[in-house]
Amino acid sequence: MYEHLLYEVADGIATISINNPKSLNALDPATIEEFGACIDEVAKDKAVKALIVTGAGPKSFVAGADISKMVLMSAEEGARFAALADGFFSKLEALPIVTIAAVNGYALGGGCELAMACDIRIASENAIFGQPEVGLGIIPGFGGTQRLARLIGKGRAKELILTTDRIDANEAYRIGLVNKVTSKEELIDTCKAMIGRVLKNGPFAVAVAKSCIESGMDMDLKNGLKLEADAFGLTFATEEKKEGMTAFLEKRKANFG
Ligand code: DAK
Repeated sequence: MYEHLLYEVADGIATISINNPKSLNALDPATIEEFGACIDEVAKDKAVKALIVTGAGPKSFVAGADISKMVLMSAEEGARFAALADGFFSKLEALPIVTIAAVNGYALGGGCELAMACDIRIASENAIFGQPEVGLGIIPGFGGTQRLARLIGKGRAKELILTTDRIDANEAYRIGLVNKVTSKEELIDTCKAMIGRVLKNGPFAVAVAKSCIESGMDMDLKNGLKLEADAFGLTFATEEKKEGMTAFLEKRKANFG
């Protein structure tokens, strides 16, 4: 049981909903700590094949870090808070299963950063994205200066971070910050439909492809291609590869179990 999260698993899909209704789901240290524990629970549960991260309630995904808690933190406490959160966001990113942020409202500061630590972002039409940190006299500290630039390019990342402009879901889609925009009502079903298209594929191949993309982004092309070649070889040793290719030749759907 969690105090700041709702957690459920249904049909192999885990859903974590950040649930701090009084602060539009702002992230305080206790919530981040629970989030880390919940990611561990997801990682351990072999029945979980995919993860959706969303915000409870109708209006907000996550409205950033909790300003009422941060205002009291010293520089030392701030650094500890950052290390705590960075570890958990990186753990989320490193999960071998597909993760989707269902962005159902405000995704500001740490909220936008949380969405960026997921593999894929699907937003409802009311979603609002932004990195307001420099307006508070700090900088994005949950990976925003790094992941945003990698996702949408340096120029656009600088524009969003330095101006603190908020953008809506359609603009986020236009610049590649989100993969899809849906109505509020269809958000979770759209996430589940995309998950379904991932889960029909070989789970080991999906995990290896995801890991190659993640690790390769931090390498030069030559080393990235070497990483890919090694990982490619690994997939040739699996039952999955045998089943996937045999199924094609037998003109049937692959059954990856
Ligand atoms: N923290 C605490 N409370 C918040 C909050 C937040 N981030 N966002 C909203 N709330 C609270 C409001 O104070 C209000 O509380 P009451 O007055 O009812 O007690 C309640 O939620 C409802 O909010 P509003 O009345 O403001 O609702 P509106 O619809 O009018 O506006 C809004 C919604 C999301 C546009 C607005 O609430 C807003 O601008 N919120 C703040 C957004 C923001 O600046 N977020 C923080 C970004 S900074 C770190 C690493 C990373 C970070 C920090 C540290 N380390 C390295 C240590 C990350 C920082 C951030 O995320």
